[in-house]
Amino acid sequence: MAIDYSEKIPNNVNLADDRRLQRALEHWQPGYLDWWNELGPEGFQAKDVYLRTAVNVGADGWAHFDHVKMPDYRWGIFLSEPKPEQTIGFGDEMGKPVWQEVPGEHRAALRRLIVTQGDTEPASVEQQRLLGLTCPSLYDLRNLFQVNVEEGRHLWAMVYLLHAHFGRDGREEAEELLHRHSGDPDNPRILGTFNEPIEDWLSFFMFTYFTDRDGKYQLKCLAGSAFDPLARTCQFMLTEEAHHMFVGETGIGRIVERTVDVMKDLRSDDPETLRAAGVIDLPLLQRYVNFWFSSCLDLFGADQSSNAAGYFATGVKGRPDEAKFDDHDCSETIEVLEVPDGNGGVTTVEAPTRNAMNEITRNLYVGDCQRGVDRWNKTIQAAGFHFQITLPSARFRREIGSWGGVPTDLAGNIIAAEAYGGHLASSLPSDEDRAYVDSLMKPVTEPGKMAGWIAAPRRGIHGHPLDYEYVKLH
Ligand code: BYC
Repeated sequence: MAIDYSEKIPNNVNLADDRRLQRALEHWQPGYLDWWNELGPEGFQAKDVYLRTAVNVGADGWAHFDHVKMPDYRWGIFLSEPKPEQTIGFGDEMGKPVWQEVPGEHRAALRRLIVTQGDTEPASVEQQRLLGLTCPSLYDLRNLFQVNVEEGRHLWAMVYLLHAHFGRDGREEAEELLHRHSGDPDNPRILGTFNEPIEDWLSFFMFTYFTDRDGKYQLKCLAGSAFDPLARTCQFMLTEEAHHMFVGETGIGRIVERTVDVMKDLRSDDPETLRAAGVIDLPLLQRYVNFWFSSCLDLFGADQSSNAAGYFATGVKGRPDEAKFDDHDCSETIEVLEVPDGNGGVTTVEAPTRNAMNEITRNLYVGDCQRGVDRWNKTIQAAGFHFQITLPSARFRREIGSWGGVPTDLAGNIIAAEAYGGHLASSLPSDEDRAYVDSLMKPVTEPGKMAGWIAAPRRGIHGHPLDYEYVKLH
């Protein structure tokens, strides 16, 4: 399944054999480029950036690295290799052949999922468009742009599915994906988190750690879909997605490392002292964790969801790494969920497992989030400090599901409505925190140099040294 780069739209789906589809996508392409130039990264479109481009979908050597101007990036359509005689892996249709076309009865559900997935990709590019202007290093600037161009490619991936399999509705949805905008009061992006502004690099690293990880889990759920083109599209997207979470985890890790170095030097954990020294104090970092983690938990949907039950029953959307579960039917089992009892207490309810799929996926996500937190805490401990970064309870600050709108503290205890405002104010980034972080956001663009609030990464990109010119600014 080599990728044809002589085509206007690089692809491994034999686009040249389907002239109608090819024309439709070529018709969409200029609108995409207009969108990229208008709402993509601000200020660097004419610069050469050291980017990786997908050139193969196999496990080895799938990417090519070179300097390229972002508008010239070869955004293409790549599906992972088909598996012969692939069958549906879960739900009522388990064991039957996967679908190469969309069955009429599942059209609405699949369209909705693909549009929701597609909507997040350009949203994130829009959210991050000004960050390049305040990069902490050329290494980070390049990573930001790598993430951005790949989110652009993920939009292409969903647009291909819409054009290839959903006829006129699909073409209309593809247009809409360029017309909704992050934070637009009249025409916002579909999911809440994707309308939150990302104006500083601490937020960017939080987003790539927590929000891209939702992407990983949702893509894993769709990577087992009975609709084979969707499954194979998502399988390949996951290959690219791993780097985005690497950027988040190492970004926060490097901030922690720099802060504890300064804490050691100054023998102090006093936020004021640390701020005077120009680093990000750990309680502030914790408040950013509280904000982004709680926001991202809502992206998994309600804990009891008939939508999710329907997706599982029909084979449209499964659980992450579905093959690792023992029971792929789940029609005979229940999950016990903790929910508010409506009188300030907590009770349990039994939900059919199929209805609790969102909660199952969310719990796996929480476990995965914890792993990076443990690594950051090791850095703090190794430096001799007792501070521990913690994930708030999954009940905290929720807007969707049983805990939506229920006032709780960070530990998940229900608290009085009157106390909630104060608790939120002390748990989330304050205006002062944001202003401080903002004051640190000064661009550092000399090769090899780092801003004072973040440690250097362990190594450069693709074997290059840290002082390599990852973005050529001159
Ligand atoms: N905000 O039955 P429920 C990524 C709505 S990130 C607003 O629980 P369901 C990326 C819901 O639509 C991954 N509304 O919903 C990361 C429903 O509305 P209706 C993106 C919400 O369908 C970084 C109602 O509430 N991919 O790739 O089970 C950078 C009841 O909810 C929200 C996907 O999300 C919300 N947070 O679950 C770049 C995968 N949550 O029908 C990219 C595709 C729920 O009553 N999407 N609602 O009008 C899905 O699988 C599902 O749509 C959801 C929701 C998991 C999001």
